[in-house]
Amino acid sequence: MQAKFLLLILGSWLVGEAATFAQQKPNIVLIYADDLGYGDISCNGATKIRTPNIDRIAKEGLQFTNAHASSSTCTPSRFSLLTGTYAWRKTGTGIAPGDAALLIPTDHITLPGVLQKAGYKTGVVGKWHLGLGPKGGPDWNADIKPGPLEIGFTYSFLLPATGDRVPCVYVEKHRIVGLDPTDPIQVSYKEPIGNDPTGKNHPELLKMKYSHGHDQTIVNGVSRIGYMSGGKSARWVDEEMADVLTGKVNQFIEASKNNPFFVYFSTHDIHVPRLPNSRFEGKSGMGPRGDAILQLDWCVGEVTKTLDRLGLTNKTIVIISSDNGPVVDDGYQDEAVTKLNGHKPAGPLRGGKYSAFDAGTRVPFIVRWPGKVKPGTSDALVSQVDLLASFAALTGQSLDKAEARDSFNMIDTFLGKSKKSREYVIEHALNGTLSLLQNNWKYIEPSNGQAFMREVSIETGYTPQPQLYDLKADLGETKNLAGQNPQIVTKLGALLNSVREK
Ligand code: NG6
Ligand code: CA
Repeated sequence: MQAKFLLLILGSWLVGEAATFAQQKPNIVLIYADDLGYGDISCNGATKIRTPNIDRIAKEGLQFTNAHASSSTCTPSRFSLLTGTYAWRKTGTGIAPGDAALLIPTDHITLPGVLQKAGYKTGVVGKWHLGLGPKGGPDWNADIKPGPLEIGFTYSFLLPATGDRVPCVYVEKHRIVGLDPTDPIQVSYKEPIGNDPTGKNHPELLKMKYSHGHDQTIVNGVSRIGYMSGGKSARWVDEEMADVLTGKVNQFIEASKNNPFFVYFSTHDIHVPRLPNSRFEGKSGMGPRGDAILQLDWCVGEVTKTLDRLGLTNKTIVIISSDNGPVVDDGYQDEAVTKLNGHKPAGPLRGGKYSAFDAGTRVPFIVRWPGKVKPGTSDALVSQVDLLASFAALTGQSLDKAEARDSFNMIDTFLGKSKKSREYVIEHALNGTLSLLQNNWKYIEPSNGQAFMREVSIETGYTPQPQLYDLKADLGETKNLAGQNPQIVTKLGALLNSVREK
């Protein structure tokens, strides 16, 4: 009897908590950097570079030390973030070419869709890299859809793929910005198109040379992946990109200030090609990669200022994270290697972008909600795939089990009310290798990929034997303990398989 009574009280308290949250409907600003490593920001221990604006958010918020993107590359991480479903369940969700069709089915539950249902205005600004248009890819000269507006966003301003992939134009809602209809755009990832020079044939025209790949159509003095012709008046200027994107985010916030809003600010920084605005040129002493980190930090500062100016700071959850770990030379001769100056982009972690080692997915993750989230640090094991279910819960929505099936409600952990870890976290590497983290253990399944990616100088963590690391004692994954702990290897391997087959 007594227990039942207690349960009732507890139940109504929980409903009350959820109701308070739901009533408040905090704004959500998700600043998702590109290729920003765990060690690339000063609040995570970087000493060769200072990121005061990101540090401010960290100081006022909760800083996670064991938070993971779902993959060590962009497209699958973003697919998982927006759908609450692991990208590796669906074929064709690896790094997407710039003319890929929309990868997220329009009937799939999505993070913006959930928030839209809760009454939010939902905007995405920046790098998309999840494909656009129907099967076969979009018609760039007409309405470009389906895209973000068909999967839950009410506003979009995009780089269709990445900074280093054509087409090098912005797409606002369904249309290319500034496109002259008499100069239509054509895009091909198969063969040269039109008469534009390529980096391969005209290296003398380049202001930044490529180191590997990236030798196709030249736009703004930089050769890219893929061929494009036309659309001259619509082509972006890389050096203006951070200003353009930040301006759009601030406009969206300003226009949505009387609603709850969600904005997914998907920065181009610090992906290649790294061509920050001249304001940042030479300022880090680390070449364009360091200067791009300063530019990213500036973007964070500008958004923060807008929230302050509009009196929205206390009503807004700000999250800062990254889609995958760091890479130094990712295909351009931008002095990133020669001017690294002892900086460790991955901090104490092994590997980097593309790899199965932890630097591939363990990324900066900061949550600020003044008055609601107690400042500090959290060592809880968390994954970005859980944001969907967690924000559904925060806004008082229940999900069907089959929807967003890999997304767990971890809202209490994200908001620092609990230190509880996720039961396990799965990491996905470039060649499809999966790893599983549970408690202090990390299991990397056997695979046959190359152990070292020479061009980018990254250890992948691929080996034909299973690997097991005790991350508590050995964060740098140096001692494979699989031989000594066969039962743990079997147990984690079986858990990984059961999730894979779910
Ligand atoms: C690779 C590109 C790299 C980067 C990456 C995607 C080459 C040689 N390398 O294929 O520069 O664009 O794809 O990065 O082309 S991500 O962050 O979008 O996943
Ligand atoms: Ca990336």
